[in-house]
Amino acid sequence: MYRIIKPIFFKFDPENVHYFVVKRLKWFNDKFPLGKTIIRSSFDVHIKGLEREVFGVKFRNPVGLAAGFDKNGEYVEPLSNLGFGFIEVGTVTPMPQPGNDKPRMFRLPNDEALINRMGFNNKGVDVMAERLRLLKDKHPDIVVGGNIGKNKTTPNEDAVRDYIKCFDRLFDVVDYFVVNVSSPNTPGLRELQEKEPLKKILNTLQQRNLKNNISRPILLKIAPDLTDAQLDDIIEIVAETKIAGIIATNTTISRENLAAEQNLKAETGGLSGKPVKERSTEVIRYLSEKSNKAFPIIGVGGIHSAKDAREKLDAGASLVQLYTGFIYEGPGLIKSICKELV
Ligand code: FMN
Repeated sequence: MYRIIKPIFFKFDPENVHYFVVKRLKWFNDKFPLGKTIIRSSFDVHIKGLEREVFGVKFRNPVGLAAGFDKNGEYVEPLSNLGFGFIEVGTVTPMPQPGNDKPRMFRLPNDEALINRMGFNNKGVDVMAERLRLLKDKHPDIVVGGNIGKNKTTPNEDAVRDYIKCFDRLFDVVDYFVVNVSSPNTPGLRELQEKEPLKKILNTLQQRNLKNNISRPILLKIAPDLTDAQLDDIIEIVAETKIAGIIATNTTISRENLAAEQNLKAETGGLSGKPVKERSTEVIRYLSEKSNKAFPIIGVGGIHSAKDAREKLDAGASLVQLYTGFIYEGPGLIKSICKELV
């Protein structure tokens, strides 16, 4: 079915199609008689033996939706009904911001890839917190990750304040946090991946974690473009700050080995999908082997098939996430990965 619809979707602007589809999915799920039942019976995964507990959180299956798809936490329930074992919302910032000028998302069909320079377009953390509170009242069992970032206008010296604001506001309504310092689309953000600023952010959030009776696992999402020396620093930082794990990886700024035309390749932004698969798996393997499996890793980047997911898990990931593969292969991909994993 998706094979028939996809060529029609691919005729239109990717960002417009995205909102067209998720809005209809939500309407069908919430308003159409038996809509929820139809979605669940067509896509949801009812396979035993896929449950796992990672960093203290119970997941019904290990296939999650990566950050950036549901920036404001508006579509969590319908997306969960498609079979995802967990949904990561955001990146959210303290204040709402429009993101970069459009067009800012591009398809590279010959490479089964996307380039995006969205720039953390979102409605702000207050709106997200309220949405997730309503969701969690109704569906406490849906595992939600809160991916947090800083506003474009916040200088890096004050970035820690933005992360604290998002952390405090979302604390009661998410199951885990992701500190995003790896998006290429907020100027200067990736400089926060350096040792000192990163330790400051993570230590500050961990201290707040300890103040509460219950704590939330905090993960760090890293870029695939880090050098081995920088990955060694990351391993040290995880040990020092005692955060719960790593998400590897975000999009890449590399444009190596692409089949796309020159004008598409030249678009600035983060590249995702098949071209990032090998490097992302390499990063997972490096972190896992070098640290002696000291912390859990969520593997993301170029998963377009059950085999790709298996490779990430074999390299050392405990869970996987999809974004671009979901666009190219459709929602059936979730179940096909789960079937293979069992
Ligand atoms: N990652 C984030 O941490 N925060 C974001 O806001 C975010 N926005 C994204 C928007 C788009 C359009 C895409 C394609 C990716 C975005 N990502 C974001 C990165 C994805 O979560 C994922 O790490 C990356 O795309 C690699 O996985 P994939 O090859 O399965 O897409």
